[in-house]
Amino acid sequence: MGYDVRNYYAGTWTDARSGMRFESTNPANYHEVVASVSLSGREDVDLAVAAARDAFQRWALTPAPKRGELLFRAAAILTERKEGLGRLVTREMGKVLPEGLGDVQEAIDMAFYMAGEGRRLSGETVPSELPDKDCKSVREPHGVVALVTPWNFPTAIPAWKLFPSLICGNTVVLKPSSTTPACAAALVEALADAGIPPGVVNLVHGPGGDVGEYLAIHPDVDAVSFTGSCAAGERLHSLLAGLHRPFAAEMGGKNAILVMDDADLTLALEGVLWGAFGTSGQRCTAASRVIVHERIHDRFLEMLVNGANRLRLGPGLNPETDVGPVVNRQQMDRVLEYIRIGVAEGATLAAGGGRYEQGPCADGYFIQPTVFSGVHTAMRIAREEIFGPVVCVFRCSCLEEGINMANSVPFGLSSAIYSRDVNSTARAERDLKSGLVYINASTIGAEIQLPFGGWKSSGSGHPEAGGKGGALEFYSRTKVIYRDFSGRLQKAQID
Ligand code: UN1
Repeated sequence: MGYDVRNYYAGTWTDARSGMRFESTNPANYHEVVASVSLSGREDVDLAVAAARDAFQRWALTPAPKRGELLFRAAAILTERKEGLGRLVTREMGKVLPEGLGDVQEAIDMAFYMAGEGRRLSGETVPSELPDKDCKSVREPHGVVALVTPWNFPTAIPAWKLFPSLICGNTVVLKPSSTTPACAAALVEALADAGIPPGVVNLVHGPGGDVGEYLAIHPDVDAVSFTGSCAAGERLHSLLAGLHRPFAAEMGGKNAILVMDDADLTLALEGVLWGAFGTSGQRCTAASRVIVHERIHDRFLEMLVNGANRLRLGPGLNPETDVGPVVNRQQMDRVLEYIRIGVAEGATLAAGGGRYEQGPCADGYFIQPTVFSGVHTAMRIAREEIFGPVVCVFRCSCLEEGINMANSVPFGLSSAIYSRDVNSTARAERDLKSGLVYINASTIGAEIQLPFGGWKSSGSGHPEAGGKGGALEFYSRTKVIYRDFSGRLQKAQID
């Protein structure tokens, strides 16, 4: 028996109205049930949204530093529970334990950061063009915010959305991926234990296609934040058209690493292996393309193939494991299908290429770290997000060609360059068309104190996380206040 995971609204853990349940299982061993979960329907969403609406006014009027104190408490509780939560992330999602702990650490970082924002949340004060008049802007919450989150960062991504929403004074309904419901519930439990008032945070479990969509278009929801696949994001976008509510979407990536002929190849290799096969390639920032200068192409490819073949597949709780499973059968089938597509398109399978079922991997969804070489930019495997442990290697003849190849896909989340030449890295920094650019580091591992957001098809242009232009912009709206204390009619632009 796994965890008993229920919905949470109005401060109470509650079974779904239907009384029905579903299970989450361990991707490293699908016989192991991690949680039995309430299967919600529309009436559960109605109840959660109503609870959030009831709580809104009071929460919005609670001074932001006081809201921050509750978030500080939640951050401290998450810190105390980090080890257990990290293990839960590994069991339910599959990533190796150091990454499970990192997932939780990212949630903790976000909680502390946003808690501190409770004492900033600044607007502007500027001079008026008229005497005896002042002008300022303030931030106000939207109201009830719907948060729809994926399974690949099952505590970090809900935290990216929950903490800024809450510090801005919104109340929320979270609909986490039905693949990782226990992780989301543990995060909400930390908030509840920190003393967040009833109704401020609400949680419903169920499939995105039904429960998530119904929540997003619910008439009493004021803003929607989504992270997930492009297909789901685009569908939500079309459903929301005409509803005039702010919609933030973080979607796919097809991130490239450029390896120039003057790079430290050992360092570049580590970065490519980490970016391509960390989290089994299931990050939207994963390195799925490596564009290598022709002068070192063959040497680097050989290093990469050897490196990929050396990685040890296994359950994420096993300390020897380098690469865990992919999250479920559907993802496994999808990734294996892309590998077949790559072969059919004429790319060369240089490493991996299949499911792995040896020893402790027999009952899990394991895919060998896979390297394709001889990939051309027009191939599907070169353009579409695979979201698994598959990396495509390309050849370029110079920096400019490499940058053009990196920019040639519809996505623009993250990119990286390995080079020792300061001019090359400066050009790449300027010319790569993506929301994140890494110099002599892999495409993954963004920190929470700067915005995180994709360009082009990777996102709606509302970055997550901290810093100028980050999440606080989305989770609050600006009100401008002009106060005239002259006691007479003054006409801007005219007097
Ligand atoms: C994601 O890939 O969905 O930058 C999020 C990173 C992590 C977050 C990734 N901090 O790789």
